[in-house]
Amino acid sequence: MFTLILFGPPGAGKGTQAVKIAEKFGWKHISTGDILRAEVSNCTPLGLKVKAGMESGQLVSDDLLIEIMESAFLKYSTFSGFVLDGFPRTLNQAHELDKMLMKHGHAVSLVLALEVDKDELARRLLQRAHDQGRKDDTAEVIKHRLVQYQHYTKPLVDYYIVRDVYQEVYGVGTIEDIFNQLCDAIHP
Ligand code: B4P
Repeated sequence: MFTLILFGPPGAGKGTQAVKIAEKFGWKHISTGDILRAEVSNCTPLGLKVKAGMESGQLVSDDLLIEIMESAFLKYSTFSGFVLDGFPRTLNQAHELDKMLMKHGHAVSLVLALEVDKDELARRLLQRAHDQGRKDDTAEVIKHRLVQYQHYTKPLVDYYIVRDVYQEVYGVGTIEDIFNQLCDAIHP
C-alpha cells in the first residue's frame, strides 16, 4: 500500500492536488479538513465540539484526529494507496500514524511538500474567502493558522527528512504544472 502525505502550509494547494493525484493513481484521498467540516455542517457531536476552534484557526486535538484517521484507514483498507491531505499536522500525529501503519505492515512511502511563500498563501486564502466564504479564511485567522503551522507542523519536515521520505515541490504556478511535478516524484 502506498501512503503519500501532501504537506504544506494552509493554502499551499494540498486539497487541490490531492484530488487529482488520488484520481490518477486510483488511491483514496483523505482530507481531515473536509472530514471535520462535514461534521461541523451536519452538527454532529464531534462537529459541535470542534466548530469554534476551527473557525478561529486552532488545530483540533490530536486524540480526535487520530480516532478519525484510524476509522478512515479501516473503512478504506481495500484501496492500494492513500493520499493524506492535512494529516499529520503535529509530531504526535506523525508518531501515531507510524504506529497505525506499522500495525498493518505498512509505512509512510513519500511526503511531498508544497513550497509557497506567505504573500501568495494569504492571497489564495482571501480569494477563497471571497469565493466560498470559509469562516477560517479571514485575514486575522489566516495569520493565526500560519503561526500554528510554523509552531506545530513545520517541525515535521525534519521528522520526515530523517526517515528519507521527504521531497519539496515548488507550489506556485499553474495547477496542472504543479500536478505534473508531483506526479514525476511519485513512483508507486
Ligand atoms: P484544511 O482543510 O487542511 O485547509 P488548508 O490547509 O487551508 O488547505 P489546502 O492547503 O488544502 O489548500 P487548498 O488546496 O484548498 O484544514 C482546515 C482546518 O481543519 C485547520 O485549520 C484545522 O483547524 C483543522 N484540521 C485539519 N486537519 C487537522 C489535523 N490533522 N490536526 C488538527 N487540526 C486539523 O488551496 C487553497 C486555495 O488556493 C484554494 O482556493 C485553491 O483553489 C487555490 N489554489 C490551489 N492551488 C493553486 C495554484 N497553483 N495557484 C493559485 N491558486 C491555487
